[in-house]
Amino acid sequence: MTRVERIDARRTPATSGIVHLGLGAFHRAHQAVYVQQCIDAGAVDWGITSVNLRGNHALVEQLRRQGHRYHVAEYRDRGQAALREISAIRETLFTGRGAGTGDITDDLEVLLARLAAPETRIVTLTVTEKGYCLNPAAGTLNADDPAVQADLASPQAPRSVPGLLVEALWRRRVAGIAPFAVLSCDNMPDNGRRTRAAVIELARELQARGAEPMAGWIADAVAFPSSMVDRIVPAMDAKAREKLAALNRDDPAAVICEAFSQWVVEDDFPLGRPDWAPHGVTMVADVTPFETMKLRMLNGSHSLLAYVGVLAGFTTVAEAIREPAMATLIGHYMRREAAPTLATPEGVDLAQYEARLLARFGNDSLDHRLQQIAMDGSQKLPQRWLSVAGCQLFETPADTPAVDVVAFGVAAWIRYTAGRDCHGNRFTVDDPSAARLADLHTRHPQAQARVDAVLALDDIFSPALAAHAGFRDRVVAALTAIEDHGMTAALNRFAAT
Ligand code: NAI
Ligand code: CS2
Repeated sequence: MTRVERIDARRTPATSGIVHLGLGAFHRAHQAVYVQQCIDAGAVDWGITSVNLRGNHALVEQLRRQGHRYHVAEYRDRGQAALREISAIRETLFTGRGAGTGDITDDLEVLLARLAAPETRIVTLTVTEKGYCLNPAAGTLNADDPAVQADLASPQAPRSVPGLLVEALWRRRVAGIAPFAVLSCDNMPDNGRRTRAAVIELARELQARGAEPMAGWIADAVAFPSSMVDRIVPAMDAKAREKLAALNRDDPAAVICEAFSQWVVEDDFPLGRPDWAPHGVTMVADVTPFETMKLRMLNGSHSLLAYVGVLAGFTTVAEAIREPAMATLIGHYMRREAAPTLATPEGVDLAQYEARLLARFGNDSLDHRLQQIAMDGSQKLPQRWLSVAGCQLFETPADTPAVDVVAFGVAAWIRYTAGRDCHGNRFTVDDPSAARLADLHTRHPQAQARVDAVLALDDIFSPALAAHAGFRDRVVAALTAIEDHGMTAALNRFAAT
């Protein structure tokens, strides 16, 4: 029996001070909750216009049907939940696939008008790593991305995130309206600086094709604060809906998440911002140490659980972390490999941070599916594991750099991208690089050649890491063990060392 505390929304916003791109589960359970608390405290001009640029038109329609009110169920792991009502979203828009056909309206012009409106003071983003159209290893614009190519051809009808921001900033400049601040809330290193790079590089490409000179102005005038976001918000599925039904709440737009929530934000908002700090947001001058710690410790462990766990036959994070060999692997990864590479943020005790992460992973009120975390590995590995290996091997070289677990993880990821587990069960590899990885599996059946071919993908692996014989040999040994003996045996043997 779950004990439920109900928290009603006390006020509704009067205008949208924020336009959010990426109306997914995380936005509804994280940013919208903090903004709701500000609105409840009287800041009614900080409502949100929330937009899906691709996919999930159904959610936009659903939120419209329910007057944009929905619930967030926050679960502690011992049968306790808080059910929050959210009214922070004032409006939803859709510009994705199928928009402009049949009964799906393309809201692109409405979106551009909202972005150019003086009341819009902040644009926030949760569009996943691939939404930024960047080369994941270098953080530079991927000009070959089809969305970038399309925007270079028709910049006034942009579909990519950088393209939209360039066009909206241009419209503001022409109208004499000061630029909004752009706040990335995705799990990327230096997410503000990377967003800035994507936008400025696209503006430069456009200039080279005869567009107005925008890049220099954006570089001088637009703020791109970075932020670290943290709250585990699994995708809603049938099981999650059953849980919600047990709370007597019939809300198709609701989300379920853990009780824990953290947001660390660089304080650079020239047109103002909600007063987030009293509601638990940490405002800082430099978010880097928080971001690096979270990406390497939490997200790095998550990705290990995902690739190793799926191949070992587990479905959820809570199930996988209960397996002693898996817990040992994660412990070795955090303590021996990730933690020594970190500049610990002020006020943080890394041992406590690790203990808390393990408790959060074990929260069995959430069915956090490993396959959800496994998605888009080619976009995630550089900041989660490869930066750890890079530091261990090249930046603060110890006598014995610790990269065994990262190498084991890379081997598990390579094996995972074959799209079948160790028992031959097939699954879909959801990753922008899925096709080229599948091709490498076909062309290189032999483990050593396959590892070399994968490590040569220089948008994911740095040339220095790919050329490091010790690292490469560890990956080959791990992949061979996984393929010869199965993941469970390989994991047990590995965890015993
Ligand atoms: P979701 O699948 O519910 O939503 C993904 C959103 O990204 C959708 O709005 C989708 O339309 C948009 N999107 C995907 N590809 C895009 C592209 N190429 N261009 C433009 N928009 C694109 O996922 P969820 O849970 O909301 O997570 C989104 C992101 O939030 C994650 O990738 C991560 O960076 C961040 N995040 C998520 C957490 C979680 O536990 N779910 C926790 C911390 C951060
Ligand atoms: C996860 C994260 O899906 C993933 O890759 O590692 O989204 C994770 O749930 C969050 O970062 C927690 O804050």
